[in-house]
Amino acid sequence: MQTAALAPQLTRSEIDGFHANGYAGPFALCAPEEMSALNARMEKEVLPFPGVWPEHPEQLRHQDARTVYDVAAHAEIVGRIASLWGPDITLWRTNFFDKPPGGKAVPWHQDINYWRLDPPLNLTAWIALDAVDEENGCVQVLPGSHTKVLRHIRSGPEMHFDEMADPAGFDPSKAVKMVLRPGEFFLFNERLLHYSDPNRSQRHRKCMVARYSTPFVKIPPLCPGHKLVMAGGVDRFGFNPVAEPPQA
Ligand SMILES: O=C(O)CCC(=O)C(=O)O
Repeated sequence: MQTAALAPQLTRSEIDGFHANGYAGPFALCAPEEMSALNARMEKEVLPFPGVWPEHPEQLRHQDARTVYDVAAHAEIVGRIASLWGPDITLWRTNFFDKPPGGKAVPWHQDINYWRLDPPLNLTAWIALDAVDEENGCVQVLPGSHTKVLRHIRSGPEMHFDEMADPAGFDPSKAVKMVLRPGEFFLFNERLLHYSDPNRSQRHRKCMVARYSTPFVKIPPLCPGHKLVMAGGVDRFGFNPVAEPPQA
């Protein structure tokens, strides 16, 4: 793996674009064949077994599975985050979303509606494990929507989440569809409005999402064994429990 000093950075115009739009990318983390091989490995060696949150084996696996940590702490991601925030980066959550054929839509929402980070500062890397396109329900983002805090209301049973952004508060007509090859990812912040259609294909639409913050942000634990792992740099604050990366 590359060291942080050699890690890819965002260019000046990508940084400006991130601040104006609330997201950056897509970028390539690795070649499609390499991601397909990593995906097969995680399906066989990680996901069938419980991690630190036994009710949710698809969550927080960066704490116990080196393959998951290595993808989330990859220099292609961490280098770009460091060019926005500097080197000290916490990895506080990972999650696998498998949207099978017929899988539901995810409603328009801002992630920070569901979390209690203090202060509210998060970057998510949405990493494609499968080829992701309009047919199997790629994520759509609404550029610039991160500048407003939107009211969230209850959503219907046809949706994957039970709260959604109030449709009266935004116009989704300028949404951008994030069509990705396996191994590509994009970054977005805690207030960017995003959505995904139902999976109308016969293919799975699998991704891994990794959530990052910085050590001065306090993060309430999701379960008794939940700890953060540094994705880069050092924790100078001690506000959160921090674990070492899992053994290789
Ligand atoms: O994968 C999706 O369709 C939605 C993902 C999402 O909402 C998120 O990562 O915050």
